[in-house]
Amino acid sequence: MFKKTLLSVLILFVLLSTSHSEDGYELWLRYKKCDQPQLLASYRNHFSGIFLAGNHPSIDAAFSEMVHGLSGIMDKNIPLLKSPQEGAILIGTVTELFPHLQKLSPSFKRPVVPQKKEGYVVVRIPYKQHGLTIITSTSPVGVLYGSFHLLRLLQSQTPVEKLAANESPALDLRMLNHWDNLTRHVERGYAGIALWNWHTLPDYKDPRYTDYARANASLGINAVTVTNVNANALVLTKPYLEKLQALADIFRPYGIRLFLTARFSAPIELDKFKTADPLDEGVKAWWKRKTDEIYQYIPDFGGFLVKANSEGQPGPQNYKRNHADGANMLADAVAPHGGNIVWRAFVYNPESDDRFKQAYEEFKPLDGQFRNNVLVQVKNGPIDFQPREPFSPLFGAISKTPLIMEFQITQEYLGQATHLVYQAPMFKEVLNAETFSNGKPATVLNVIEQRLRPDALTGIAGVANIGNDRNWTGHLFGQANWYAFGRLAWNPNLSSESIAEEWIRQTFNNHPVTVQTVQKMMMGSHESLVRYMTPLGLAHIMGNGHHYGPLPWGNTLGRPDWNPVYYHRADSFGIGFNRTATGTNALAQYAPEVRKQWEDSNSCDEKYLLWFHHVSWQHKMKSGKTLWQELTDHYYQGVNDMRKMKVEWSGLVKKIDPERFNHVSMLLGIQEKEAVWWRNACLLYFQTFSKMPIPAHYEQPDQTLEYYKSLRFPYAPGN
Ligand code: GCV
Repeated sequence: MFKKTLLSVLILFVLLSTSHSEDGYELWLRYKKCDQPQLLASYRNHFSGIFLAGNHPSIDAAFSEMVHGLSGIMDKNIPLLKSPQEGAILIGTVTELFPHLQKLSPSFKRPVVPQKKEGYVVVRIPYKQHGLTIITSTSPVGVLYGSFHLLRLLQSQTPVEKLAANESPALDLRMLNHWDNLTRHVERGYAGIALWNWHTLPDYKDPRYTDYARANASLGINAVTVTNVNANALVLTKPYLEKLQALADIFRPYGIRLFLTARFSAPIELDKFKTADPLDEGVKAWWKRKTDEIYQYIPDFGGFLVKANSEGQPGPQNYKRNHADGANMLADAVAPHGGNIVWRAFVYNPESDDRFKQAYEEFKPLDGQFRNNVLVQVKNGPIDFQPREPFSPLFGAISKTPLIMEFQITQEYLGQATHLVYQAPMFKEVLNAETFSNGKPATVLNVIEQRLRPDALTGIAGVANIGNDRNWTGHLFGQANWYAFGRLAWNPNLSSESIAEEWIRQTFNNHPVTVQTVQKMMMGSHESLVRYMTPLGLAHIMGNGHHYGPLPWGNTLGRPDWNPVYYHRADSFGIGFNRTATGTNALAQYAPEVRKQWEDSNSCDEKYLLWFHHVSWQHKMKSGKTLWQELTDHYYQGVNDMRKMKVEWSGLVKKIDPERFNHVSMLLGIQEKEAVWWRNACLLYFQTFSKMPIPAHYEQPDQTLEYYKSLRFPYAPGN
């Protein structure tokens, strides 16, 4: 009896200890055994071991990833070879690898590698029966990236003869911004608390930090800020620098450089200065000393990311100086070390007549006044990461300062971590938008890709959606947004479809039904969310503070531009914000060609209609319907889309492991309920102005407007 119990306890223990395998922790790096017998046999034939040329922490990281990946995919041990032989995978920088190739055969040519340091090639070359696989680059980190590329191809069941790559990143800085506080609370974070355990760092190096770095490196993400832009000066003090040093040391082999968020008033808070005036000599000297100190801990420190004079953060304007004065002072401090300043353009103050215009008004006059090592980071749209925004006019207006794109991966305004929303189509919509910068055709992507000076960087940043939840992102599909951001940062020309497909194959499986079904769900998901939250160019109508759920009636906050009613301007005539010449004229911030597309309410792309026009409820839409009908249809279609998505997912019950299948099913249930909530609350409220009916053939709201208005969520996450 005792033996039996012991046996069942043991079995349970084994089950429990292996039951983490499909909880999402492994992200897209699962390396499961190839389930196609012929392909598996071919992989086993062609890959007999790994030969390492050279010795570098990034090459070691590449090796351990290859061993982990290949042994999983091929379900066999992969030896480290003492010398290359047929079937070997050779990894190393081209300088170190080539002599070994020549030893095998003097007829082998030196592999041609991309010039860019992080670029790489993966090539198969004939040699005896099973050939050789070469992963090489000019740099060790390029070799690591190439190794991840090969593993991606294998996880996606690519035949051996198609294993090839020749890649270089489009942008230099591919950066994640974590909005993580030193308390471990993550601002706008919906996936647990911060990954960084400041209390146990630097001595306890959680293996998870390495897994985080692996995931980033697999995408080519090469820079991170680990603290919130609403910054705490303490992070610049010795105890925290020691903790940061530990993180930077873990990240370095993975090609990731650490940046820090800097609180502008740090000299006052840390060293009792009377001022933080950027033109004050003492202040300048303080930042130089502080910067020198940081570089002692982190020799490859990237620089500072700064939010200044925005939402209560201190900045140069506190001393009647401008953003350039502030950024340049910090730029001078990091310049001797090769560092950069990333200065955010997310600013707004209540004096302007339209929040839309404020970043442009403050930054356009400063174009040309920033030091060479300053990059200005601009949010994708003029307001604040709304479900859909037109591109920020700064992208077409700034021509002498390098601009970095800022996307928000964490879903502050996109249903937080309970809605399935694949963001790649949204990112690409912005990157592909035409700016007519300097009067010439140029997309937003062209603007950020342009290298303004030989030493200037280009870049893109994403506000991270990562926390310490076992699956990293709260919603399993949040992983797809981390993935898509990284892949687009590397190659913005990849299609949303192909990125989704890559992610699905690696995250779930290669079954065509899985790939097609999930890809379809993902591709439609952003547009569906726009329909049930903010169709036809509505924006910023969510709950106060936590930004959870609809609150289009919101009108109680101290500043007008914090209130939803400021944004939608619904009245008995109609709805929308007039930003044409008869309104705030924000449209004048765009190039004439762009303005022309949007300035006439009859020809304006309807997805931006209410961003730029206050139109009557009877306004005739392109479909021939009235605006009210069209608005109603969009809200209803958004809910229908969600219901379809649920049905599609339920069809995968046999294709996806139960743990992840159920996780997503339950979240889709929440998403459907919340889509109905958004639809009903918004339509009932807007109806108080339009006085028009919700067509009788639609299911009618089952709650009153008063009910929706009475809902409170004091502890909604991420606030
Ligand atoms: C970090 C929005 C968010 C804030 C965030 C801010 C920013 O306003 O709600 O939480 O603060 O953007 O980007 O700085």
